Amino acid sequence: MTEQSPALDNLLTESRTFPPSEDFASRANATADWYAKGDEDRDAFWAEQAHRLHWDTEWSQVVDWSDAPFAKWFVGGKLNVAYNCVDRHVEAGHGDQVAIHWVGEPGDTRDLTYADLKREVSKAANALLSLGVSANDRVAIQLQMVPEAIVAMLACARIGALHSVVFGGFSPSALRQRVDDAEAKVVITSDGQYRRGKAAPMKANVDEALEGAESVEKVLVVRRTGDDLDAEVPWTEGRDVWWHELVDGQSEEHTPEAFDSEHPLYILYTSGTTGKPKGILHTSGGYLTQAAYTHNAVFDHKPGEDVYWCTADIGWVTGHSYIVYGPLANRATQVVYEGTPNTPHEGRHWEIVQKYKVSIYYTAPTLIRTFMKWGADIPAKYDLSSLRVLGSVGEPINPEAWMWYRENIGAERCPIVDTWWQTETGAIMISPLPGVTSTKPGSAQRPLPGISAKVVDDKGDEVGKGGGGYLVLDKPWPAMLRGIWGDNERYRDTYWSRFADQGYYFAGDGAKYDADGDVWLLGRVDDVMNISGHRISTTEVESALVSHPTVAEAAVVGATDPTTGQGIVAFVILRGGAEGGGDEAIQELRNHVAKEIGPIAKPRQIMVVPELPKTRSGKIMRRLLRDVAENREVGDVTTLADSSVMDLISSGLKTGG
Ligand code: 6R9
Repeated sequence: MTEQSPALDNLLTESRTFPPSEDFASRANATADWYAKGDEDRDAFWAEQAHRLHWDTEWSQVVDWSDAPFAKWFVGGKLNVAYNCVDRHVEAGHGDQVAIHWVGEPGDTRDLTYADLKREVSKAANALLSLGVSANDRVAIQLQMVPEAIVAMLACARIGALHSVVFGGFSPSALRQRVDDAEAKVVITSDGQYRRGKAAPMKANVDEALEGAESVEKVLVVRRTGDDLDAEVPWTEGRDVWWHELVDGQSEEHTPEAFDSEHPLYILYTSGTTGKPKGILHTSGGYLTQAAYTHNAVFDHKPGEDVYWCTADIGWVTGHSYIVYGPLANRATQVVYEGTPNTPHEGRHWEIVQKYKVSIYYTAPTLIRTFMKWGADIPAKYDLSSLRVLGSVGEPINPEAWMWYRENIGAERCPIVDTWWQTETGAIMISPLPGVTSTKPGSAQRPLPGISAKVVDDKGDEVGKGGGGYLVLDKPWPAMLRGIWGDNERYRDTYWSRFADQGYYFAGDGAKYDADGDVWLLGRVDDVMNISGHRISTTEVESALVSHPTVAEAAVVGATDPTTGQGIVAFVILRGGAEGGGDEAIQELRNHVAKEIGPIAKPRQIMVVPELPKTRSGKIMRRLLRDVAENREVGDVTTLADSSVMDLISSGLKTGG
């Protein structure tokens, strides 16, 4: 089953623990008794969490699991998600509190208070209505980290339309696939975006994507790069509308409507084991409850005191739950940064932490390892004494990076929360609780109060301490996905068929219990790679490669990478036994993949080979290719249809193939 890398095996011998300080523990939001409360009466526990929100109509039942695996949470309840994230804070007298300290990459800044946000979201909601968007319609959003991205998401939520945010780095064809699948009526984007100090076009890519897209009626365009963009912004009269021309003139009054707790909130596409991305569907009441609860408990967030910064992009689920919904439901003051961490210099994040006195910082292991590479002397130049909680998400964090984070960013004082969850889970599931848990470098440790998870073997039986297997979620949770957009069959198949007898949700991750019973995540067990915390399927990259005229066949593996967690390594067979594989041809193939999927999917390395290792049933044995990619001795080849293939591949590589 799980093919763990040796590096991950080493994690399991970790014995250091860091108990919370008395001072932190005495003021912590979460307390140890929550675990027992969550176990003893889960419904009561979640009902209490749901009371963090404003409900226009109280629910009659906490959870209805009678139609499993399709859950209903807070049955009969009604609420407006945007009202909960914005208006109610203004009504409670916090209109002047900064919601967003926005920092543009070129150095421009904007502060939006909760009162500002209420005005902007109301105007944008009115603008969407004027474009003919109504409840249940889909709006695709491809925007970089500008305030309008958050405003647009909340405006959709306010009128009951579903947003489908597509990461700004995705190619036109990736955007098109998502627009078509969701049949989006409106697309929101910008003229261009600042990336590493340069203005790059965005609208032009969107136009390429939308050529002939039948569902799209209007394209709303935020002006961001303006005159800095060298190229003209292509424009389709009658379809395209400038955001500032439409939104600025709208009324600031919009009365939010209360929607059913199970009203759909958004679709977010994520890679699966096939080439076709899955539209993960989230709904309102349960999702917002768990996003708010976890943001409060896991980050120990104190409204009005903390300055919170999650460095994710809204194109990923972390941006949805921990930039938009969780923090705003909890009246956070947060930093939103538009750009890359080394523009214009490698201390950019620490400069921002110092300036805004950031107290909670949530990022990904890949970035922590990049900071390590840049050197500890860089953060050392800044005053980071405002920090009090550090978080990590997206992939397993190796103990070395964890310790570096603790020492160089957290001054050995800040608890680190390693948070395991997925697009599908909607919110954090496994994580230490700061002030409660003694943390352990590299382990996500324990399911949160109210959440249940297990590590099981092939048959679905829980393994004992020290044992390894698959991570499953054995009880429904409020923020769980409600399905895959338009494909109930695939929903059952992907998540609920592996342990159908037990009714467990199969997460797709390998995991292990240590001697204390703490959970260690060991990476994906399926054909999904994790590149800098981004999920990319091997199949997607393989399809992109074979779509190139010179490629006959391709096999892709995720190989351990010191910075990005995994790096994409591709093995290709060229057509007609074509000679080639020269630097230029390889470069062209790499660029081709970037063009087809997006730059994040660009293979780190492409090797031209004469054959691929296959089983008798024709399944490519990626395990063997991973051995090659990671420069290991090639493992057991007995199930290969032709056992000499690996010799061919290895000898081909040695001769520079
Ligand atoms: C939130 C997010 C989900 C996959 C997941 C797992 C990996 C995320 C992790 C982690 C170990 C952590 N993952 N957090 N692995 N420790 N703290 O990343 O969602 O993009 O859907 O990815 O990421 O493999 O299955 P998503």
